[in-house]
Formats: sequence, C-alpha cells, structure tokens
Amino acid sequence: MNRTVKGGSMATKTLKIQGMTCNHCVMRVSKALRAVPGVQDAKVDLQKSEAAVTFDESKVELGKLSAAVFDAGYKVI
Ligand SMILES: [Cu+2]
Repeated sequence: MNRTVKGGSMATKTLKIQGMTCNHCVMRVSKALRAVPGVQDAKVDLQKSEAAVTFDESKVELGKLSAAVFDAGYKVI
C-alpha cells in the first residue's frame, strides 16, 4: 500500500544514533542524512540521540541512511 503525497510516497523514520556529543555532531549527522538522494528532511535531536528522517520510500533504502551516518563518523543503533 502506498500513500501518495506530492512527489512520491514519503515516510518518516526515527533512527537512534550513537556517538553524538555536541551540536557539531548534530550538524554533521543532519548534513550527511540530507545529502542522501531522496531524503527531504532530517531533524536531529542531541538529547534523545535520535534523527527523524523524512524520505521518499521509492528512492531511499534504510541501509543508505545508516551508511551515510556511519560515513559521517557515527552509528545507527
Ligand atoms: Cu560533536
């Protein structure tokens, strides 16, 4: 089943991120996630160690999000 929103079927998933200690980390993680093609938005919360990522399900696999976070020096747990 697909929900059709403008531009495709968007989904929001919250990822638990390990390794963020300051706002610099938040910037790096959100930048890395937003750079993945198909990602519309990424809201990173330092206190909760979470990233809420909004993306086009037809273009983005979850593995790509984890890989982007890993490449930035952090880990999805
Ligand atoms: Cu930091």
